[in-house]
Amino acid sequence: RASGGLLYPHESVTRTTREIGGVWRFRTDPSDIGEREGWENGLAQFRLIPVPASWNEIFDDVRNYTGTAWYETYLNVARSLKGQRIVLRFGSVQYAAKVWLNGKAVGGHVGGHLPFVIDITDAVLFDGPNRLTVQVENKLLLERSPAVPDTGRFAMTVTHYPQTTYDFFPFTGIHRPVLLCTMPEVCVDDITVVTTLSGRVTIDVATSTTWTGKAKVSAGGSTATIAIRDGRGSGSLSIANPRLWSPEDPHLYTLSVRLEDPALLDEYRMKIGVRTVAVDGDRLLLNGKPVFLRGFGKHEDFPVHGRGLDVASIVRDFELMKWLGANSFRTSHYPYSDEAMMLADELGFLVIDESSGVSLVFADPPATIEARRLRLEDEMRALVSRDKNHPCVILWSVANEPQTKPFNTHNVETPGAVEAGVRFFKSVIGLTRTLDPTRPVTLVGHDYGPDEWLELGDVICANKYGGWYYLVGQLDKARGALVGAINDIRKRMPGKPVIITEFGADAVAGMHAQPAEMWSEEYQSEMIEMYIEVAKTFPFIVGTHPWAFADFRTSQSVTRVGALNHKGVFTRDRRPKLAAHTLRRLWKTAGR
Ligand code: BDP
Repeated sequence: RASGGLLYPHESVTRTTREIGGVWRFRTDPSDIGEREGWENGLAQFRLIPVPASWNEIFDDVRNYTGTAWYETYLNVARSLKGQRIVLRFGSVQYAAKVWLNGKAVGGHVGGHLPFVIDITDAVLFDGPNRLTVQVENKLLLERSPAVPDTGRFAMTVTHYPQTTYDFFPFTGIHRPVLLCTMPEVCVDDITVVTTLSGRVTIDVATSTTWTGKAKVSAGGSTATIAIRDGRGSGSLSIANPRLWSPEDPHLYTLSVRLEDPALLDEYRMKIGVRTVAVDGDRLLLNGKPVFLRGFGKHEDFPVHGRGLDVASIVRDFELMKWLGANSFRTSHYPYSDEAMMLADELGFLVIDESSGVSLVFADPPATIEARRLRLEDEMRALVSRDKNHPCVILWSVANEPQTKPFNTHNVETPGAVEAGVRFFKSVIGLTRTLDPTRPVTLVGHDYGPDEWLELGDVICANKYGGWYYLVGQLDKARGALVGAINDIRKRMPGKPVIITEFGADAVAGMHAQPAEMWSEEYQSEMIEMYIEVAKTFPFIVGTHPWAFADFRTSQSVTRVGALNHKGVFTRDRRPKLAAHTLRRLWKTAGR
């Protein structure tokens, strides 16, 4: 059976989906003895843990623990489902998972933030409870993405704990729903939809087996038949006078794909939007018209849940972004949940869809860099496969702030690193363009070393921290530096649109200063307003995303008060700071 597709397992007349999260058993395994001792045959000792959630904010003794731990639960599968294909779909396990059913190894996965599917058809018992065991580990290793070396070659800023190369907490656990799904043996495995402004919808279908037959497709009152040969087929239908998807009118159509033999074998239904996205010279076009991105870099980070899915928080965040007049966000610094992406479609947010390639450095041995490239390319394959049909996704981001200069953050020379980095991203971006020729691709940089770095992406995304990490406390000078930096990018790489993907200042909610000084709400608000006003004067800037939407958990360090990054315009519990009101004034009135 093929299961290359990562289609969300929506229910239909031929499919069932049941969430099996809740309260599971949990045991840490710091010395990695579990497999030797056969813990997959039942956890002798355990405590109870919620699924989904990060363990770090639930139990005090594992606050900073990212090593191995085991999860266990019991589930029944109704006898009426015998003969169906039965799979488990994990929305995200951070970082590596091994899975057993009734003590039998059924699969595993490496890489957080994206779903994986495990076929358990042949391991399921229909006459009693099934024991499901999941081993999880998030060891912070060099060849992973994000990579986490602690070698002195790269550190986020100063000493921090836990040691990471990035500025967010390395939350660990089963982070998104675990779904028990059933579907017919011959079923739709993957669908790729491409739309045009005239309402033409091209549909590629792949089936789970090398099946030959007919697929009936329908959307927006139009139908067509697609011939499937050896498990693959393509066709199209036309929606008359389509209502185009946009932030102002995020209209969605339901696409239905039915495999018929001639009796119905399988039906898969999903929502699609009719829209186009393109880069034309230095403009970003949605439905053929220039669009400006107002929004944020964010995090999946909520009190108590950690990085565990909390749908209420997602809806609340989107509500607050609407309140501000935002129309966009970036999934910094890793792919967000299926649930967030589906809601972004429904509510009309323009999403920069980012991989987990954050803070990648290129001073490592070639074999390590190569392993990391293969990992990131696998991730891009999975990300594009999962998100290609979301109208909300308008731009792929393959990385955030890689090393682009021939020295590291400790100012130590790293010969060959620039060339290695450019080679790395030529490959990753090239692959992404092949995987999805319908969307532009970018990588987000805080500086751009040699010009080859600016050539890589279709859109230039730049993070700027003048007034915070340099020119500290001097917004007037930071304004000059910003204008200079924008002019420099323009001079070196004319003709590409630019998005300022990060800028901001930490502000501890409730701290005030007159005149505005660092850490006060006034300073943060004035800085954000200054950046937005400067950006407005450059027509080729097509978006401004203040960093960040809300305060978020980080490692402990002398720069992160309360183990939080305080650059949120909302607090971690989503209360507005002064900057939120400023943004609302700017975005609601000027639209930029
Ligand atoms: C940027 C990073 C972001 C950090 C931010 C900061 O892209 O992840 O949180 O700096 O330091 O460089 O606040």
